[in-house]
Amino acid sequence: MQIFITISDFLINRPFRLIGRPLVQSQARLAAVGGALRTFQPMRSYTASVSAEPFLNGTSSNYVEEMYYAWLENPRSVHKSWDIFFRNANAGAPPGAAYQSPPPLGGAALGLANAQAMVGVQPNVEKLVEDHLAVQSLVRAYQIRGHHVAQLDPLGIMAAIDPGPPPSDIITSNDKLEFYGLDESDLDKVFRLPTTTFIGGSESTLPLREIIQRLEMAYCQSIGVEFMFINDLEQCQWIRQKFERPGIMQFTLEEKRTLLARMVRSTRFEEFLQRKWSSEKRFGLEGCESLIPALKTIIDKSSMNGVESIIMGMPHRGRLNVLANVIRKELDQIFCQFDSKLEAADEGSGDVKYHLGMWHRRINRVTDRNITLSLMANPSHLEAVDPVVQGKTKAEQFYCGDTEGNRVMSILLHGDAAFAGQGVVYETFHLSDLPSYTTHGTIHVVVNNQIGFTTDPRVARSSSYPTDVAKVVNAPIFHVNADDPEAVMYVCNVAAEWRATFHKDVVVDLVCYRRNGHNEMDEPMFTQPLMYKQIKKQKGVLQKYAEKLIAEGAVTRQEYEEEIAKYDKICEEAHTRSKDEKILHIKHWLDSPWPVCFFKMDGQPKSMTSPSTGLTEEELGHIGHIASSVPVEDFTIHGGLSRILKGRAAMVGQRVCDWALGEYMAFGSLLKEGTHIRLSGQDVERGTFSHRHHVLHDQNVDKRICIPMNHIAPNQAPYTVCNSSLSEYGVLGFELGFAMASPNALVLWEAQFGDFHNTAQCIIDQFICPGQAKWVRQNGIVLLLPHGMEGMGPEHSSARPERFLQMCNEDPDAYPKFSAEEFAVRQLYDCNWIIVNCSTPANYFHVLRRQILQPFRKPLIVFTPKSLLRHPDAKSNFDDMLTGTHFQRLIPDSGPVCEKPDGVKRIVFCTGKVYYELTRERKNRGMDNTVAIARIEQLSPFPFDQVKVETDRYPNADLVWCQEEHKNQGYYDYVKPRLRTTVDRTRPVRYDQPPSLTPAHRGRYQ
Ligand SMILES: Cc1ncc(C[n+]2csc(CCOP(=O)(O)OP(=O)(O)O)c2C)c(N)n1
Ligand SMILES: [Mg+2]
Repeated sequence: MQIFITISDFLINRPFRLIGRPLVQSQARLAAVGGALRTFQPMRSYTASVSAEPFLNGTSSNYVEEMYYAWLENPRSVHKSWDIFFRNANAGAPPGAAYQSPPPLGGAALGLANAQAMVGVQPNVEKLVEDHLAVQSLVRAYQIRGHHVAQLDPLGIMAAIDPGPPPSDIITSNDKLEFYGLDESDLDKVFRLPTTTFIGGSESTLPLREIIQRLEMAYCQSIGVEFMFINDLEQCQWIRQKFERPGIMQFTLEEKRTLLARMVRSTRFEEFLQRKWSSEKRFGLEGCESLIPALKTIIDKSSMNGVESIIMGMPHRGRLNVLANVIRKELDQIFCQFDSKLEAADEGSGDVKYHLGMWHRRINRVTDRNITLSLMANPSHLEAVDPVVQGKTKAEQFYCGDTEGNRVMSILLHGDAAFAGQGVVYETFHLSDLPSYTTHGTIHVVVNNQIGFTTDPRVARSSSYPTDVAKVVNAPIFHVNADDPEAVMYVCNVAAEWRATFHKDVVVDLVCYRRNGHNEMDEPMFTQPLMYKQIKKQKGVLQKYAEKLIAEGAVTRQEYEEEIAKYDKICEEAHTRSKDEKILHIKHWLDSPWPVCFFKMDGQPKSMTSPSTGLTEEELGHIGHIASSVPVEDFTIHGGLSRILKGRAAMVGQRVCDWALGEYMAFGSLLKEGTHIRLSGQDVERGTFSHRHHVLHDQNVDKRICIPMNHIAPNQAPYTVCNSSLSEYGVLGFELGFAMASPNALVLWEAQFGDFHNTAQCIIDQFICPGQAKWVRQNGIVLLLPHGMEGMGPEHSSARPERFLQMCNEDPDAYPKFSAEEFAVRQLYDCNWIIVNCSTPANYFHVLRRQILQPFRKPLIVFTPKSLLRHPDAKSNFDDMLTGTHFQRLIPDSGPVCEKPDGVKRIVFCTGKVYYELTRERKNRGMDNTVAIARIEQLSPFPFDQVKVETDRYPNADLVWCQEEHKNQGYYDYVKPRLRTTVDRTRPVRYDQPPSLTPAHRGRYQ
């Protein structure tokens, strides 16, 4: 048996038993550095106590360890005294005997000057070790806390970004040397550099004075690097060498001139808007003009690394500038947005100019490669767009087979206050490394103007920086003074390289200021008087940078002025052109255009018919077979699951489906027809109610799974089913973004219980409900929301149908004027979303298939059942799913009432599972001939035409609505006016449940 010990064990003399043969030096090094655990095979028996060799204590062991490795590689690289010590120790010298006083200095082993500098004439090894340790700690202190003293704030009011005194272990003045037990006399001593720093460049030793100076250069100038929390050595080393190597911040003349030209565009764009529309809100970028070169640098570098498509999300600040100077939206199109008299050409309510999206493919001038840039439209709700951008990015990666994120990537921009305050930022970060949600690294750029509207950071967040949230995923954070454009460019280059190398998130924190108020109309002196006094004195960054370049001869003043005049002229000409625009086209602001083959050339649907959603007997049988089998060899499933699959097989034999099988039929057939399906949400793979089982787990082999749905047909589309993180806001936003990328995918998000959807309310209210009206963009996302009062308490009962219904755009008082043939499809086309509560598996099957087979896309909200999943009556016959059948918006009563409709006293309208309770009760009371029950399966758009057929069929019946929810909840308020409209208000509609504060419940809470 071999015992593996760490080098520290060896050096701090913990007794151990030696077995095995010594490694050659390079092997030992490899074993130590490359392995996950720094272990090596012991080389000698050594049981000395610390007291025998007191310099080998716990604190010095790291340092000695480093020295030991260096010695292994090259015995001459360490001081002679250490060389002798390691030789003796390796040769088996007893405790206390390995150490010998170093030989007299001046020999060939070391240069005299160096040697004297290191140990003095009378060397004191203990002091030597301590000093070297001190230097190592010093290096580490700069790496960990150098950012706290970096010159990050252009205003010099640093307290706003990072309150608190500078750390005491950073050498801001010589008196701090004392902290390390060093003094000024040590400044010229030469120290060996630890392998965890790159400040030496090609040197392995440096005088202390130089070490401090280089650390100051690396960590305490315009860039503050936060990375030492990252738990991966290779990544830390990568960052260290990016920021520590001497001479890193060198730019060519051409790079400097390009940077200046970009600064000119960024600055003069805002100035132009200010001149022309001085009283318009535009949320200008003034104070953070270097955002534009920052983004362009990231894009250039990423394009160089092979990225072809970049999806961006950003808030209000600087958005128009980004559209103009990064995405390159035509300037006249931007300027005409300021003309309040222009009428919108497209249907919908539109949105303010600083929310609109954009999509543009162009040649990247630096790399000469094609690149597609899109900026997603977003609501005012800060950060809400973050997960949506990620979902869209994931979808684009998925559809182009970019499994590593080499071709498609995302950039997210943030404000400092929102980044720190909004929880969805955290939820989005937590998706970043999950297999079904990762986009393989996002570059985050924070416009950190040290204020949020009128609120100072000290009262807006508890963390030092607004970016601390990124630490949860080990993303490095590069703080940079935005008034130093070259430093900005440098960190952006590093950020893009980081993403290309490690495929992980990274944050660039542009520390800047906001020259104006929150918007151009706001007075900031009311609330931040001192800050704004300072801002008024502040020279613009363009002017500062231009003066620097002129002074160093990189450009002449004349060239600079010509650059300005050239861009001003471009703006003026575009402004003149914009006056010719007669009409606003919201369609020009689409962020995710769909393939033209989905629409006609004019953007209209190809047809206005919904084909049959049924399947052949053979297809049903085949999918049913897959659903009830394990389509791979030697795969052991759980015994309980075997029973479930047997049950499914029996149902298929009897030509019936339960809920899960109905869903299987819909998914399986769409996949076979080439539609990608993605089902995501908490525990969706098995299903919260253990009914679905789309992923089978081998009971004997860890992580071995089987997804039968991917075994339907050879050329089928892929099925993605993924348990999500425990997030609603983030995950629903993500799926919405995924659904945006293509019309040919069925993307479903399932809430664990419908009740929990409200933590994603913003995505529902701001994107799903009004998305098409605001941004002329269709989306076919499906929400599955388990709903029903089944004794599980007030938070496991209601998906709050009343809220979804209240947000429908349909007029309850107007009977739609569509022809009978087109009624259903026209209604669907006009609505903002579709809401259904199916009572049968067949109808659920049809509505899922209709979602793809209809010629346009609308969000679909499905209130899904819990008790019906296993209800013996809630089964559908294959006959209801065969070719020619379709979704039934209303299921009329087909019982005895049909024979004598005149004798029917009451017609009860209902929806969902309550139907089964009603029929049972009707039977118990012997009312099968006098009470008709009609199920409204599609609540929105309301099936006025079919309801009318029912009310006409039973002319003598009174109208009753029945639901299990209390009167102020559920469907009543929505259905009642529509029923009244249908009967032209000739008959009243009754419902007798009282209102209630919480969702109603039955039985005991569990
Ligand atoms: C979710 C949300 N809450 C509140 C607001 C109102 N609001 C708009 S901008 C703003 C301040 C944002 O500050 P910051 O994120 O630092 O961006 P800045 O305006 O400074 O660029 C607030 C509170 C909002 N738009 N969204
Ligand atoms: Mg801010």
